Amino acid sequence: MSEIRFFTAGESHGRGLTAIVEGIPGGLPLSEPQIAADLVRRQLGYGRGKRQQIEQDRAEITSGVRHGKTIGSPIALWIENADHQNANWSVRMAVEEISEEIDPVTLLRPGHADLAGTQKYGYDDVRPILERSSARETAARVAVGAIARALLAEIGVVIRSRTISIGNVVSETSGPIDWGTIESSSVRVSDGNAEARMISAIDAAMDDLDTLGGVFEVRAENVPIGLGSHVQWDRRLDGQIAQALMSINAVKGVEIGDAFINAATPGSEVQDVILPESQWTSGPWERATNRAGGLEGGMTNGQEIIVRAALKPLSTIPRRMPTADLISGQETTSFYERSDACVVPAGGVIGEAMLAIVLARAALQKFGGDNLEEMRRNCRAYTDTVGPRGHRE
Ligand code: EPS
Repeated sequence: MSEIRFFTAGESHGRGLTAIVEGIPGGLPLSEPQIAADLVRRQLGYGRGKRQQIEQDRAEITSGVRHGKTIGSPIALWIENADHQNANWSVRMAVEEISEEIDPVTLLRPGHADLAGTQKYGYDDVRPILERSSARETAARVAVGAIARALLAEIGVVIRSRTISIGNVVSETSGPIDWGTIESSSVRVSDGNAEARMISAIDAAMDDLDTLGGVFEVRAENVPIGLGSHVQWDRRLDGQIAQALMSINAVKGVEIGDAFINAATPGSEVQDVILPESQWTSGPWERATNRAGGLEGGMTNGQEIIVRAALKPLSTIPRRMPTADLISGQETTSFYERSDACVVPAGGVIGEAMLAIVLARAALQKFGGDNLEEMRRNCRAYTDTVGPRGHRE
């Protein structure tokens, strides 16, 4: 059975990031510019720090693609960290032993991996922990996500994201979604009023040496009915999606559909009524609403997938915060090198990548196929069977 798996490697100020993706069928058109387009989107967003002016992320494909198409073998990607050449990082993050003394980081940052990581791995220096726990790693995930997105596009699935809120500023979300405006907005909203207020809120946080979190939403359109399964806990697709979104640095909450509103509403008002065939406008099995966010019983139900994630305000706070020293245990103030003030817009792009990876894996589990044509054929054959069971010949 084909199974999509991937790994990433790389430290924030090391030489670069590596990703290996296995299980992508052969015959899928894939190019470096295609992947670069998503990498650029991840680097955008109002509130990003100086690091994004240094990096111009581009993934080099070093294996698994021949003459513009995947060949079914593992795809290896390499993204260089331009910053590695600056500020002595090539010495501070050198692979080989070095003779000079480097000051260890010992001022623990609350909210980060610093404390638990140094205890768990046995270090007197936070550096080896913070370098890998950094959200720099998400560049590699977005590169992998671009491949998953390309595969899903072959069966018609489209994945997009938008910002719902930044700090306490909430965007207007009713009515049809203007994706074009969202793509050109520096905070990924179509509501101009909310955009201006979000930018002001980020400016105010920066002036105040503070950071802001928020909520982003990811949607997948045209997803076949029946991806995932109800039969075993770890095959439930809602659980897999929640895990994938929650694994994004600083994400602390995930919601599918209107989960939190639904929790406070009677069942009779929450159900997505299944419409009779006479009322279908575009295909089999339409609903009156989509409060479930496209997932029921751990499976896609043919409706749009809607998932939201809450990002905590970044824990690397420019203002010195009270903390304790790793070595002495004595009171001190936290360590600050440089960071972003707000990453909610980038979070949406990373969320797209994680949703794409989970859906591509589930699609391949359902349809199989070692080459693209086989997968597409199996998908078409299955899709033809979906509809009122009594209509089958
Ligand atoms: C990060 C801290 C910042 C971010 C980084 C994530 O890096 P630096 O310390 O070099 O300024 O910019 O994110 C990226 C480099 C990126 O490409 O997203 C952290 O501590 O998580």
